[in-house]
Amino acid sequence: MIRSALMNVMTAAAIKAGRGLKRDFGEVENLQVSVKGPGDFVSAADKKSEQTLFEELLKARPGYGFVMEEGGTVEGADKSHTWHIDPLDGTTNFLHGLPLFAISIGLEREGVIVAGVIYNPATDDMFFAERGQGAYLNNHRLRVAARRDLGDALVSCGIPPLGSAAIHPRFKTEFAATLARAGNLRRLGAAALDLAYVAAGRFDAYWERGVKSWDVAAGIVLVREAGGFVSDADGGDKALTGRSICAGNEHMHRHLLAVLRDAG
Ligand code: LIP
Repeated sequence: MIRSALMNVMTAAAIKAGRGLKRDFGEVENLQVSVKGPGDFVSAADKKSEQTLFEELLKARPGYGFVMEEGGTVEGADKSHTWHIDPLDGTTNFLHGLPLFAISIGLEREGVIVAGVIYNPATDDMFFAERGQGAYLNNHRLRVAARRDLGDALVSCGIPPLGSAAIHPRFKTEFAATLARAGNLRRLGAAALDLAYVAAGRFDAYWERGVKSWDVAAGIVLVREAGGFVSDADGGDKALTGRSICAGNEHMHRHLLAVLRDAG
């Protein structure tokens, strides 16, 4: 299939950074037995991936700004374009040798996410979408699941880690409310893949609080281009910057928002 020049730039950068992550992921398994564990090794892998992405995207689009998980914000001369980059989403999964992690690159144009790439080097799954051009997994067109009843739904969520104990009470309330209404729940540990799986119809819905723009930017355009709906977890229009997200097809998005609202 013919991809746009922009999509070729984004997927090429993801593949180049993914080569390093794939190699490092193979090493992580061997480091589990070391007392210190692979923490420092994974942190170095994360930073190497981000450096590769930064260099490739800066070369291809020199004026664009950057918001990156490790390197922070880099202002660009072109104030209308900003990359939102997570060089290794699902870091904890990667550290424990779970092949559920991804490179996530979202492009924001004047406040709207117009293109996204989510690449899992362990499975070679390339999810991508451009506004108005549809959403794809490799060369397969994506559509969100068609189920309408929450009782039939497989819903993904984000369980706050120990370091986010402040939001544990709210999560427990929302989890209990969803558990009482949804068919079943899952927790992947990588927000970008959660959103990619909603776009692919694998999950019927997903919500999480505490996410950052780099976790969700690419997934927002993927879900919307696959016919789904995305908002912040309170139903507002701050999915990118509001530190929470809720996604699904029209029915599931509405039903899940109602459950979260009533749980609040
Ligand atoms: C992760 C998210 C995940 C969330 C984790 C973490 P990271 O991003 O993708 O959904 O629950 O706490 O924020 O840190 O692996 O890039």
